[in-house]
Amino acid sequence: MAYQAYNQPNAYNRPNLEQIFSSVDKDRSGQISADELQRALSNGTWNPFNPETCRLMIGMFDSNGDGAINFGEFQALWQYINDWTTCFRSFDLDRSGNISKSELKNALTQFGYRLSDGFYDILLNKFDRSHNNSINFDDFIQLCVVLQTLTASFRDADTDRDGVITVGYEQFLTMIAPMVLKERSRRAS
Ligand SMILES: [Ca+2]
Ligand SMILES: [Ca+2]
Ligand SMILES: [Ca+2]
Repeated sequence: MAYQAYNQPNAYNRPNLEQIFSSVDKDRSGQISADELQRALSNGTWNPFNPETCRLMIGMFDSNGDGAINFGEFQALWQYINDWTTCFRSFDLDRSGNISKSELKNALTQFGYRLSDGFYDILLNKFDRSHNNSINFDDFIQLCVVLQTLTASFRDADTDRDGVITVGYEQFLTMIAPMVLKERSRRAS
């Protein structure tokens, strides 16, 4: 059982993860919903974790498409969140707990993006939900995932790699759909 496994010292942290999973699964349904994930995560402020970031992450790790995260899916999701935590801390050079414009420039440049100063202002304006001219952890994940997804769609369309694409209206909607469509209605379980 989980409790016994927890006492075994070298079991790849898996028992620990089971404990985390059950503490996040407040209603004991065996699945983690977007609400449960949101309540479990902290962005370093007293404000709730960005619900859009939760929705994006659940969409990424909900392999069986039932709209929630089971334990198997949770292992990958938890690793992903931990990786973002490490990444966020490494780019928060002044240890303020959030990412300033210059820290964001440094981060995205290291990720391989080449963006103008004006575009960083747009990003900051769009993703700074707390309106303190910097990006919190949850908003940082959202920003990076949105940028990554849109960049991937752009690259797919930019077949001749000249950095310019011509898109029709429906193709454009298809490209941005993953960013704007709400969580699929949950299938009856
Ligand atoms: Ca649950
Ligand atoms: Ca699932
Ligand atoms: Ca900072």
